[in-house]
Amino acid sequence: MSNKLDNINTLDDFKKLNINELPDLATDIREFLISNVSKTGGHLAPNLGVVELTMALHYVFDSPKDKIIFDVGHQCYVHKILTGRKNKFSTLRKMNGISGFPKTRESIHDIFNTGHSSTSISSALGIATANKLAGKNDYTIAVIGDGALTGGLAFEGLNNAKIDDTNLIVVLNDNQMSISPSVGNLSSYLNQLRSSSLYTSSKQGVKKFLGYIPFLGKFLTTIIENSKDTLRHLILPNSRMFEQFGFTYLGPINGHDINDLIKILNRAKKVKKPVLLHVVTMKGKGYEYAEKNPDTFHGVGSFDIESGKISESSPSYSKRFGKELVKLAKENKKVVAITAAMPKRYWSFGI
Ligand SMILES: Cc1ncc(C[n+]2csc(CCOP(=O)(O)OP(=O)(O)O)c2C)c(N)n1
Repeated sequence: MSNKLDNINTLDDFKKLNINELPDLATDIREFLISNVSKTGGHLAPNLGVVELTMALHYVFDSPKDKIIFDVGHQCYVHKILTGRKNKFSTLRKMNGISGFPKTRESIHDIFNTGHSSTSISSALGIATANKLAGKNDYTIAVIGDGALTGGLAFEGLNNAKIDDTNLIVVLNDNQMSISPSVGNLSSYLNQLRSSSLYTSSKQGVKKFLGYIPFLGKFLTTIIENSKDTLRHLILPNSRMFEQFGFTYLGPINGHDINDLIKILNRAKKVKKPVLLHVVTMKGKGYEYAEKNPDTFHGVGSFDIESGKISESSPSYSKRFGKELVKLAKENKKVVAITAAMPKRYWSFGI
């Protein structure tokens, strides 16, 4: 069986593909990720979740003229594969090898050195504003997870983004997971938005019904199309939060349907103000063990592909830190710990 990824060495190679070739390439990229990360270790589950999304972004936008910033940056592997670094993946996270995060020194397609979470919206806003001042129409895209969106700095970006004529697109990669499952008010809010598939299906249902009515049906369908925002607010009043921050909210959309992603990104391009595109993905998509245990396979050492068994490694910093903290907490009831979205990493040792 031919492997489409074999022929993709540069972004140009990728962009020459026909849209109907993309789903097969997505399958090949997943196989490549699983095979490589099983040997080198790395952030597997986050990358498996953004295969179609990253492909769609590079298909629709023109990097590095348009700038794609990955929040935290641990989900940049597909971006690295598509931007000429496929053949370096055996060196991932090794001395003198490619980094597991975007690095400006590594590629002109890596825009911002990340690692610290929640910085993408502010940095993208800075670039988009500079573009606007320079009279450029280039796009700036921040890809941020629902986990990273809970970090305070993300709200600094949202707080300042109310600028018209700015080609800023925030893609919210909502997989309902941080490292551990997402918690808190924002998570509940996104839950409500996600359940708006009810909105999509009811709108489609109404359109289908109207389609059966001669003449008048077509007219009414057009009205519904044009009033989609009004309809959305009637059915989903909560989708207003991002809009009150000055964004046009698009979504929620299935982040594994590459055709729909391409369509909606092209639509986002036409909006003359900041856009928040809500994309729903599955962390670990395509590798059964990572789908079942996205937390364990968030960042993982080498593992056996068939059994999903992870190799024994020396205890990580998080593991040592967690153990010590649990010990202290057992001795002193006044010890209270707060974690940035990763309780299992720290607390699963000894309690
Ligand atoms: C300031 C800071 N706090 C905590 C972390 C640890 N951390 C790494 S990834 C991540 C969140 C991951 O969740 P999400 O953004 O939803 O991405 P996903 O992995 O689910 O795709 C966190 C909190 C960090 N990198 N930086």
